[in-house]
Amino acid sequence: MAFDLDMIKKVYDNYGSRIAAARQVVGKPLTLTEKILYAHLWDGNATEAYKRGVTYVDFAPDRVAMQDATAQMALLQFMQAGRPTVAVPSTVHCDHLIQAKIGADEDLATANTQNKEVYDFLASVSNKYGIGFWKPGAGIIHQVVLENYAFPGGMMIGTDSHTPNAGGLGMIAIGVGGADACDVMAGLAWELKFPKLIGVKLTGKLSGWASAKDVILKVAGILTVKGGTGAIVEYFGEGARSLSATGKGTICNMGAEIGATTSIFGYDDKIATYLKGTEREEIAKLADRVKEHLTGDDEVYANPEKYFDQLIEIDLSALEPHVNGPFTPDMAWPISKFAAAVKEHGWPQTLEVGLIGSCTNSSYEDISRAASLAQQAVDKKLVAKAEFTITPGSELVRFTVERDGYLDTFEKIGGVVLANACGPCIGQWARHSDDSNRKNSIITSFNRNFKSRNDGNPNTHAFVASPEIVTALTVAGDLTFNPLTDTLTNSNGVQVRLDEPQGLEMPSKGFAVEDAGYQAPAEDGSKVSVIVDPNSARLQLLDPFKAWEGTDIKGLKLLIKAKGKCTTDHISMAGPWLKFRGHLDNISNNMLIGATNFFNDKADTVKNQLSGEYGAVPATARTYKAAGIGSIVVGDENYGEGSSREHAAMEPRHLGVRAILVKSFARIHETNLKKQGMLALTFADNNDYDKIREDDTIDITGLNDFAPGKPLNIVLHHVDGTSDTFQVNHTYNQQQIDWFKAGGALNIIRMNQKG
Ligand code: MIC
Ligand code: SF4
Repeated sequence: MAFDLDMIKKVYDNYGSRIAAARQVVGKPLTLTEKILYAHLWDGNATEAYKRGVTYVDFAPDRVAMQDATAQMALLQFMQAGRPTVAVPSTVHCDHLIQAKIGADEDLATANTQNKEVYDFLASVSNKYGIGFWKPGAGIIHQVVLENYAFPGGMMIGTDSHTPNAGGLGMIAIGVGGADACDVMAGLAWELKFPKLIGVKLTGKLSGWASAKDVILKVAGILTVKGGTGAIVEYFGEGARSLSATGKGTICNMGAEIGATTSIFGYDDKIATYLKGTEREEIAKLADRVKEHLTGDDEVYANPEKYFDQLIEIDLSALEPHVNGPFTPDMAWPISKFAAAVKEHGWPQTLEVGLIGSCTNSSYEDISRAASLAQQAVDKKLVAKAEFTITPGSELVRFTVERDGYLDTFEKIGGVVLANACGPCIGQWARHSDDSNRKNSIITSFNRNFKSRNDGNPNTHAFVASPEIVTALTVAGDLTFNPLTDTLTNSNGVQVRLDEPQGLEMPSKGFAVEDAGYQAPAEDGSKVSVIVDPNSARLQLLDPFKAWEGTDIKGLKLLIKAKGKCTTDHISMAGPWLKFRGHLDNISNNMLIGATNFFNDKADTVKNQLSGEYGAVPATARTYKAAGIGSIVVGDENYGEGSSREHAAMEPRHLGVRAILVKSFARIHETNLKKQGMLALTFADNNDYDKIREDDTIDITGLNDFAPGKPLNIVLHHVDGTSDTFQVNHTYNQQQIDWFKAGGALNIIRMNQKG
C-alpha cells in the first residue's frame, strides 16, 4: 500500500484540539483554508498566524512530492543535509523527461535509454533516503498523487507549480522550489507568508458542453495571471459539491495560472466516492469522523463576504465553455465570442493539432467525455481535420481507459496515444511540422500556453480549453467552429452536428492496472550508494555559493532589462533544456534566452558593456563573471510567473547576477531567489523602471542595515556621468536576510549540521 494510513490518522487525531485552540485565539468562524493551515502550524501554536498578511508562518507539511526535472536539484541539495532518511513521507515521479515523438511504447523506451543516468540517480537516491519512486511511464506527478497520496485536510508541498491539483481531494498542496522541499525532507519547518483568502461560491450545476475546466478558465479571466498572488482560493457551495473529485482537481491544478498559492475544495461525497474508487476507503472512513473540520464553518459560507478578502460567484448552470489564449492563460473567451476574436486578431484559423490529457485533464471522466465525441465523429462520418494526441495522466487511467475501449475510439479518428508523461505540455514534443516559420494554431487541454512552450516555436498560437472542446475543434480543424451551434460537413456531404458529450465520473467496472510503476525504497538505505560521474553532462554535485561580502554591492553591470512577460519559461526554458536540470553549469546556458531585451526588442541579444558588442545573455553574464564583475537583471510585472523550477533562480546566482529588480514577482520564484541567496527587489515607484539605461553601472546600498520592512537603495551611474538614486522594496524577513548573508539557505543547513 503506497499511502501512509498511520500518518493520516495522526493528522486527524490532532485536528480537533488544534482547531479548537485556533478558534479561541481568532474568535470568529473559520474557513476551510484556515482550519487546515492552523492544524499544520509547525509548533501547533495558533497565535503567530493571526497577523495575517504580514507574517511568515512556519508549517509542518505531511508529505513532499517531486517530479524528475526538479527532483534532481532538490535531491542534490538534500544529499548535503546529512540525514539518513527523509523526515516526512516523500515521492519522486519520472514524468517530465519523456519526449513525445512516435507513441507511448517507443517514446518510453527511448527515454529509458537517453535518461538512464538521471533515472538511475533518482532511483538510487530515493532508495537510499526512504523515498517512494514512481518509474518512467507510471504517470504525471499530480495525477499519481491524486490517485495515491492526496487526502482531505492534509498539507503537502511539491516541487512543481501544479501541486495544488491535490486540492481536488481537499488537501492544501503547494508548489515550491527544491530548496523548500529539501528543508521539509530534512525535518525543518516550512515557511509561508500567511495567505489572503479568495472565496469562489459555485451555484447551479454543469450541463451540456460545460466542464470543470471552464470554471478555472473563467476564473483565470476574472483574476488574471497575477490576481491570485499571495492567496488561497477556496471553492464552496452546492455547485462545488456537484463537481466530481477529478473535476475539482482540474480547477485547483490550473489555479497555478492565476498565481494562487493553492486552491481547495471541502471534503464531500464526491471526494469520498473517489477515495473509495481508488482503494482508499479507510481514508474516507477516517475523514468521515472529522468531517466538520474538513469544510469551512456554516457561518462562513452563509456570509462569505465577511470572511474572504475577495469573493467571486459563478453559476455553473449558466457557465459557457471557454477557450483561453493565445500566449497567456488568462485571455478568456466564452466559446460564443471566440470565433469573432480569432478573426479580429488574425489568429491562424486552421487548427493544426489538438492535444488532450496532461496532469490537468486526464481523468476517467475527461477521457470518457472526449471519447464520446470521437465516437460521434466516427458514427456521423466525420473525418478529424487536425492531428490529435492523447496524454494519459497515469498508468492507472491509461490501463482502465484502454480496457474500456476509449483509446481505440480515439485511434479511429487518428488519435495518437502518447506516454503517461508531460510530453508536449512542457516542450518534450518532436512536433512534425513542414515550416516552423508559419503562424499556426494548436489547442490543448493543458494549463499553460506561454510562447514557445509546447513545441519551441514562437509562431505557434496555443489555446487552452476542456478536453471536450479540444476534441470537437480537432474534428472541425477550425478554431472558429462552435460545437454548440455550428454544423460540420461529413464525408457524404451532409451537415451534421455534434451532440453534447457524455461520460462517466468513475469507471463502472472499477479502475484496473497491471503495473502501476511504483518502487518502494529499501528498509535500510545506509548501504545504498549514489554515484554521480564527475564527467557527466547531466548531473553535477553542487558547490556552495559564496557568502555575502559584508558591504554594499557596487559596480554591477546591467545584464538585461527585460520587457513584458518574463515567465520561468523565458528565464529557464524547458523542452530541450530539461536534460540539464541536474547540471547547474550546463543548464545556465539557457538563462533568460527567452526574455525580450527592452532596448532592442530582441530575445537573447544584450549589450556586453565590456566589449560594447551584442551577444547572448548567458555568454555576456559569463564574461562579467570571469572579469569578477557582478550583474543585475531588471524586469517587469509578475516576473517569474509559472513554474517552480529553482533553476530560474540558481542560474543567475551561478552566473554572478546579484539582484533581480522588478515591478512585481510571482510567489514561488521570489522565494526561490531568496533561498539561493539572491536579492529579490521591487521598485518602490514603478516609474523608476524607465530610468534604467542600457549602459548603466549599478550599486545596491543600505545592505549593512538590511532589515525586514526597510527599503534598500539603487544608484544608477549612467555613462554620461549623471546618476539616479531611488528606493527599492523587499519582503525579506530576518531568517531570509540570514540566508542572503550566508550566501543561500543551504549554507545555513550545512553550518548547523557541522555545528
Ligand atoms: C510546468 O508545468 O511548467 C512544469 C514543467 O511542470 C514546471 C516544473 C518544471 O519546470 O520542472 C512547474 O509547473 O513547476
Ligand atoms: Fe507536466 Fe504539464 Fe502538468 Fe507541468 S503542467 S506537470 S509539464 S503535464
